[in-house]
Amino acid sequence: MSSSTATYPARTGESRKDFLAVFPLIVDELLTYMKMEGMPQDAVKWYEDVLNHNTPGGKLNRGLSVVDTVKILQDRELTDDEYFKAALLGWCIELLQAYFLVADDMMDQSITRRGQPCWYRVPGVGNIAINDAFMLEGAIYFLLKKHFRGEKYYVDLLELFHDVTFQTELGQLIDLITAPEDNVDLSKFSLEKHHLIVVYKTAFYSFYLPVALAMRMVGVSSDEAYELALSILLPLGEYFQVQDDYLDCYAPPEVLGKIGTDILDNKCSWNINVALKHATEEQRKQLDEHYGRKSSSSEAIVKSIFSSSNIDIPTKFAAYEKESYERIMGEINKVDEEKSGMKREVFEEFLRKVYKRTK
Ligand code: DMA
Ligand code: MG
Ligand code: MG
Ligand code: MG
Repeated sequence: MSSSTATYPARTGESRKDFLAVFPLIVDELLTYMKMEGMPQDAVKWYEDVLNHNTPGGKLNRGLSVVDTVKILQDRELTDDEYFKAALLGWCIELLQAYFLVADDMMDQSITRRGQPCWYRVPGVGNIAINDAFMLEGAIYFLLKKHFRGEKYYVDLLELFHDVTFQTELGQLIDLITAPEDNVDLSKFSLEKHHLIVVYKTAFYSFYLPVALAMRMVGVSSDEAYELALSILLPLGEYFQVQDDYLDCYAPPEVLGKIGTDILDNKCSWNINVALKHATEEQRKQLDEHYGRKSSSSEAIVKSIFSSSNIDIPTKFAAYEKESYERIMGEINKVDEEKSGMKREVFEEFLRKVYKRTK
């Protein structure tokens, strides 16, 4: 079975634009299904709003990476059907991301996301956002079944989505229980704990998943190729989440599209772990007193300690960023393309997308 190509929008060659042009088709398929099931008009409209508010509007790095990886691995222009399938898989990751973010913003009590209110804060939504998150996830399996049911790699796609979803949820669990609201205990934090949290909550679904889906689509089957992908993409994902932690404190919200909450939320972020390593006794006392408190004056005190001359998170972050780039590039350069069947460009392209990002 293959999906009809009759109604594909013409490709322009502008990758972001072409990718975005596929999204309305996806919305249409989902809403058509709801109507066929006899769902009332207000429910159809609700789901349409859920999809449009939460799915496009981000950087689309994860989704675009599926398309880019398929192109690099095929080493030729994609047919309309191949492009559409790769883009669909890309949108399935963006739906997974939307599902995680709707829930994450409720759990983190965030205010804004992508320059608009978090979905649960939109008037009239509130806790209905919990079901909306589930329905964003449901869309993934509806689309996979509709478009990939007849492919021999269908079960591999299902397994990848299920595995990384569970891994992400494990990461979210340790992120949340390491940050209790009513019991700040900075001695529970460490960079080792941070490493575990970020690999699970971010790296698998944001970095391994797009590349692994593309590899399944083009027929890469050797276990070693997937191991190799993991060995580069998990460190890349860790670097990405350290950037997220850094930007939470240091990026202007109007650029980042979200207002940082990590200090207020008592998160085991990269910033606090580095600060704890370098803090004087007096600074440590202040951090114990003010970190994770729901007060903007406490937050301001923590921020000033982060930027104090002996801790200086911005300078340490710049050094970390440089070191990470060189280390990951070094790993990429070691890839033996002949032996592994993988292309260095897949990883270079992904690193390029995130290096020195400001949002
Ligand atoms: C995000 O961690 C992880 C997932 C699985 C959404 P986070 O809370 O730091 O993300 P953000 O800063 O975007 O809220
Ligand atoms: Mg969050
Ligand atoms: Mg979170
Ligand atoms: Mg964050």
